[in-house]
Amino acid sequence: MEKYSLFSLVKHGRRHHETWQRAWRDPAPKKSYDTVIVGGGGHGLATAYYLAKVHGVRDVAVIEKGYLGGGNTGRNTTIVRSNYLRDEAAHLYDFALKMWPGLSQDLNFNVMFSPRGVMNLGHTLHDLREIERRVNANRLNGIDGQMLDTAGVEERVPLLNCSPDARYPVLGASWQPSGGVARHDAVAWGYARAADSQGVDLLQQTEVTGIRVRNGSAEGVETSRGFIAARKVACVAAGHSGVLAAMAGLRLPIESRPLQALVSEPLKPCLDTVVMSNAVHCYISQADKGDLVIGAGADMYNGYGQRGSFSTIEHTLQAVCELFPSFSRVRMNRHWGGIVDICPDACPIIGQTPVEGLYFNCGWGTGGFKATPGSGYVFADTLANERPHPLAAPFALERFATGALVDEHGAAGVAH
Ligand code: FAD
Ligand code: PYC
Repeated sequence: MEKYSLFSLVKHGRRHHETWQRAWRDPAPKKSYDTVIVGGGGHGLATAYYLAKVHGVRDVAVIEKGYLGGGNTGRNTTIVRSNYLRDEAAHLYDFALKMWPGLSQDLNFNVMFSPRGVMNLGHTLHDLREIERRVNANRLNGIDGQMLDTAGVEERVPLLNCSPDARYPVLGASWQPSGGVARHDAVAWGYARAADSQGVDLLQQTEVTGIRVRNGSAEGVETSRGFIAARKVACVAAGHSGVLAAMAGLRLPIESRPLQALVSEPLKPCLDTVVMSNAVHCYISQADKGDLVIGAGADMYNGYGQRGSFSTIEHTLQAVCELFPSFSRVRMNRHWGGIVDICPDACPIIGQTPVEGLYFNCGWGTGGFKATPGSGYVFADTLANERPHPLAAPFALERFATGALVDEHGAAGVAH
């Protein structure tokens, strides 16, 4: 039997690492592309992948100022569900949800989608009426919503404090069994590798500093590596969407706010579903490696710092302790913030702008991770065919002029 000393382990490990294949190329930017996508988060990468794979548009660059998935994609709490109230939103999010089970196969990359169910707790009669209305609307749309009473909640989540003496007693919940969680980094990496293998150029550490517009048409983008011409410019920059729009002389109805999350030290398996509470306000699940993954409400001020205020996470941790008294001794390992792009109706903006050839896909706010595959798919279709995909049509920018808003504040799941 071969003996391994520490020295040989390190040597073999190093050699193995040196022979690893790069997951994607690191190309020099070309002078021009058919389409440039600004933003290398999940939505931008998914858009590039479906443009190439479904529509054969391969002359595409994804331009990312940092590293792929380093924005909200790699900072979110990974909750996936489709239990939205309005038909327009429910159809879009459910289209996305139905893509998750096949995504690892499609990308040949394990995105660790785990449909472990999502529970939204009700603590007052008003909560319950609102939840019941949403469950009924979901069922009319073919979405697997169910109502649970307190006993049903307690049976599924034994650690939850379901005592009638709790400050906000659990009176019931909605339950979507097909919802769950996925591995956020893997989603970015999977789409990146798959897009690269279709010929898409992924340009990291490349910041878009301007959008060149002439006679009302976009001609390309100024970047930290020079001008890149493009027939179409597609901005998928989440919290920086307003900044990019301003480069083209546009103003979007978007506020950029910090949203924070935390992970605890690893625990033995103790929570096998996702629990969300709007009233007490926290959302929590357990990652496969044992950490509790906990999310807060959006901070109350606008900002571009990827961090938030301590009072917000303090409030969230109070809520966790109130709902799960046994977690009160768990130590938190890390916390961070992302910059979310919130629209007045808590719904995205997908489609063309008044500048010819300039498109935006943004405004997903606190809830866009779950939509990543569907968002990329419908936006690629919109770009390739130069008309809105039917599922994207209700989310055009014009709705803020016509007043046809799709109010999803109730289903957004996060206070803001
Ligand atoms: P991002 O991943 O943010 O990608 C945008 C990219 O654009 C960034 O990488 C950025 O660097 C780049 N960029 C910006 N400006 C420029 C420029 N000038 N030039 C080049 N590149 C630029 N959603 C859910 O569905 N479920 C959840 O549980 C959930 N939890 C969340 C928890 C937190 C703490 C946060 C912050 C968000 C959460 N979300 C959740 C929301 C979700 O993360 C986002 O809606 C989604 O990830 C947005 O993806 P994206 O690809 O559009 O944006
Ligand atoms: O949209 O489900 C969601 C969500 C949970 C946490 C943040 N967003």
